[in-house]
Amino acid sequence: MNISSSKAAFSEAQELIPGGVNSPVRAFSSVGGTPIFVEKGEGGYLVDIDGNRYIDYVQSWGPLIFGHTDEAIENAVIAAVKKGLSFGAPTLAETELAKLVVGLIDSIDKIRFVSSGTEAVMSAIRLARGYTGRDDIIKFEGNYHGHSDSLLVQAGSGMITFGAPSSPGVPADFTKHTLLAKYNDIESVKKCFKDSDDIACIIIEPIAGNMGLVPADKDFLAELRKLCDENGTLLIFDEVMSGFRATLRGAESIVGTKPDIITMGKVIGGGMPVGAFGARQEIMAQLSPEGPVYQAGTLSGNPVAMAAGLAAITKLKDKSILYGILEKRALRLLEGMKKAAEKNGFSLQTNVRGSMFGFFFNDKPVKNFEHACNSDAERFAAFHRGMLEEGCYFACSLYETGFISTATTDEMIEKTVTAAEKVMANI
Ligand code: KE4
Repeated sequence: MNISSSKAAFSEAQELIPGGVNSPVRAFSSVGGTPIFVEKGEGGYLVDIDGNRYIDYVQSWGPLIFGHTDEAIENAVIAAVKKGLSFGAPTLAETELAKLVVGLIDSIDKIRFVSSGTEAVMSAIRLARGYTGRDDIIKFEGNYHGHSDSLLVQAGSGMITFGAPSSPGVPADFTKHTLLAKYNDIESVKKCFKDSDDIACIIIEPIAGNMGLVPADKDFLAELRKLCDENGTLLIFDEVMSGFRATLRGAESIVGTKPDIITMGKVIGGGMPVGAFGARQEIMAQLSPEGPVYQAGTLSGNPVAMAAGLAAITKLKDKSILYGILEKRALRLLEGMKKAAEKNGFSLQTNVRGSMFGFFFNDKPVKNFEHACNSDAERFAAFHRGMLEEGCYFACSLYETGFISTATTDEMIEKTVTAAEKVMANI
């Protein structure tokens, strides 16, 4: 592929924007090579500024379940834009989208819209702390919940479960209330409850997409629910990525465990900046202006973003069969990639949940972050570069998740499998 314009664009961007990107993962740091600069999206394709076309398996990290330039979403946005971009006042669109989402997810009675997943999670944690009157929270190694300070933690020293900051600029004081546990390991969670009797909430990605795709075991989630009930702790499902990507009615509809609070994002905005968090009435009643827990946002519930989200969720609500169709395509893709890997003497661990898929160059199953870190990162990087050369745009980190959209046709899947057979023979 000739990507000379992207190379020049990346050099120029790096003069003005840290790392040349507005979100770190986009810089291709872990896979090498130059990030392609996108000119446009077209259905299931991305087109770069050199005119190269790629089958898009990133879809803006999840939002675009209908692919690029979906007509219904486009028309809804254009109609909304013509009435004004933002009012800072309530609009009917917010109530309509709230009605739609609350109607689809059993465990929530009310919802608050914000402008990103980070904001949704940050607000949900504050709500949990305000509702319980407690300060400590439990999160899991390998789960990512956006970049709010108390969630940028890594394992502390020794056996203590309290986290240490994972980024400079986060004071240790801001993470001293965050305990870390191991995904799919209930004993590590029980230890946290031994180390603190002040736990406001457990936050988990029930279908983790930020250590690669690693779904939580059903009985593990059931155990979490039990621990929360025994300790008066709230359970938060962070579904910013998995919401409306794995199923139509929330992870609870497939794992059988209900959370107390759900955070959402990505698909709920149809490609525009929307995050949200929801819970039953008695919890949401604590939120300002009804209750004392403060939370606010200039562009929260922005009418143009609401129009995009409304168009997307309206299209989804009558089509729960869609998830089975997209899952089949994901399984076909991974089966082809797995066969190609095995033909070349190495293993691929794969996971699929609805339109989400993940794969690890690893000969053992991946059930937590430690396992994911034992995957072959070099081989992943070589695979990513090779597939890009073949016109297939995969997530540029082994700790991310891939996505199938309604615009990802069977022909595209077959083309990708053929490309994988060629690339796997050379990595
Ligand atoms: P945003 O603030 O990026 O909208 O959402 C944060 C977030 C919260 N919770 C989960 C489960 C998430 O996956 C995310 C964001 N996901 C990443 C992809 N791994 C966004 C991509 C990026 O950081 O550029």
